[in-house]
Amino acid sequence: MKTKIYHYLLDVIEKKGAGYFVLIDPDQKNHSNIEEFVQAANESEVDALLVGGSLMMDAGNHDRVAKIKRNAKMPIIFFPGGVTQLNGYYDAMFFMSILSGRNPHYLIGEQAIAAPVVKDIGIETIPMGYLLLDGGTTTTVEFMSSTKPIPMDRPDITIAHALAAQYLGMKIVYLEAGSGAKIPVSLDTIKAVRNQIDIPVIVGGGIKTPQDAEERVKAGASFIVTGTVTEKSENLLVMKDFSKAIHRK
Ligand code: 1GP
Repeated sequence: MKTKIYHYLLDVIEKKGAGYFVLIDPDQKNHSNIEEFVQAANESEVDALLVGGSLMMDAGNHDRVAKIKRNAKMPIIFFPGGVTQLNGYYDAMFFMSILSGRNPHYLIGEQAIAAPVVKDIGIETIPMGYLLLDGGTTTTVEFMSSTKPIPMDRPDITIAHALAAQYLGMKIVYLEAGSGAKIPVSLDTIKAVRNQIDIPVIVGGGIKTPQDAEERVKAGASFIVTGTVTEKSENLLVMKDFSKAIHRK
């Protein structure tokens, strides 16, 4: 099994304290400035680009991923909304299961459909337990996956699922408030999970400012993800401010 990108991620934590991921939804809404966007990420010490989304609104996904790959200096990690988004341009993929939910299709169904294609492509897989938390709004992932998010004020439930992810052999846990969440994952939740598990913790959804990011790193996040704020910002170099706030070593 390939583990190059996984070890690169561990190295980022070791050297920088925490890492910064920028999410690109390779959808029509990002079509016009995708090269400029990737260029700005190159100049901003972004550690990896996560590419994917719960819903694609046109058929241009694969061409855009190819374009991202041609321009990016950092690894491109597939963050799957579904098997149809899979292609050979990625450096690795999060082989993820929505463990917070009770929808068998997103616990194991989609993964079984994907597995033979993953093997054929030969892409590195990073097993990830994905926990959706309630960020104060119905997110696309909640709707599309037909799963119920964990209430944000129930760190006990989140801990139980994060521990289960670790014991199932997942290499990383994603605490997700959902893209465009009103409220990002709380500091208390991050601290509680960090105290209980040994594997790295990714935190994303609703992070709007470098200060939000910095507080979450201090609480124990190993990686911070921004999507909406970097996608919508007039000034793409806002990524530099996030990088500075996240890379604390
Ligand atoms: C979504 O966590 C990511 O999967 C990013 O969320 O778009 O709210 O930054 P935002």
